[in-house]
Amino acid sequence: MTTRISLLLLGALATLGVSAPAAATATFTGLSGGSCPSAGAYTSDGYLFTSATNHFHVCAANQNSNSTNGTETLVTDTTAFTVTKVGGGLFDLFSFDAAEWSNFGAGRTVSVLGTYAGGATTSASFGLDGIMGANAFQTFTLANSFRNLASARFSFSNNIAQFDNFVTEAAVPEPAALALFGLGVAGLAARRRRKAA
Ligand SMILES: [Ca+2]
Ligand SMILES: [Ca+2]
Repeated sequence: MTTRISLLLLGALATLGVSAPAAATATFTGLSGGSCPSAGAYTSDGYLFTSATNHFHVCAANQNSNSTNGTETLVTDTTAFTVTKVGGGLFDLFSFDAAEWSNFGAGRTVSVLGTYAGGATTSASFGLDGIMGANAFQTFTLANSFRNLASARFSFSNNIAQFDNFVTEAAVPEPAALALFGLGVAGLAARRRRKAA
């Protein structure tokens, strides 16, 4: 009986999608179109990247003469851009890759401003290392405060930077809702045990 109840619980959780949150990475694959087109916005892997101006590019690896990670990357020569989920909704931001486009040296920073649904914000800054070429990209990891965001705004010192591999994960149900669900299943199990006795 206990085994059956456990299987029931696992099945119910799987149905709710609790056991396997949908992780996603925005890679900009397939967006270069054979050149570095300039646009105001790009959609990659369920996320919308919006430029403050019309100077936003996705470039193939062989078009990034200064820095490359061997794939298509987002190149921006505007001052900031914003990330939101396509169709709206909250999202988590775990990490992203960034690199210099031109050899402006070390000491440049990338700042990230996360905005929650209620309008409150969280922020972080990361330093670019000044290394160009095949090892140009660094992976920057965001703190737990960058979860359940409505949007994230990226800005940077100096005017050209490259980005790639924004790692996100869909928001999971609230712990309180899960606890209530667990209590319900436990109650069902207890009732079954009483019937069986
Ligand atoms: Ca890529
Ligand atoms: Ca670098």
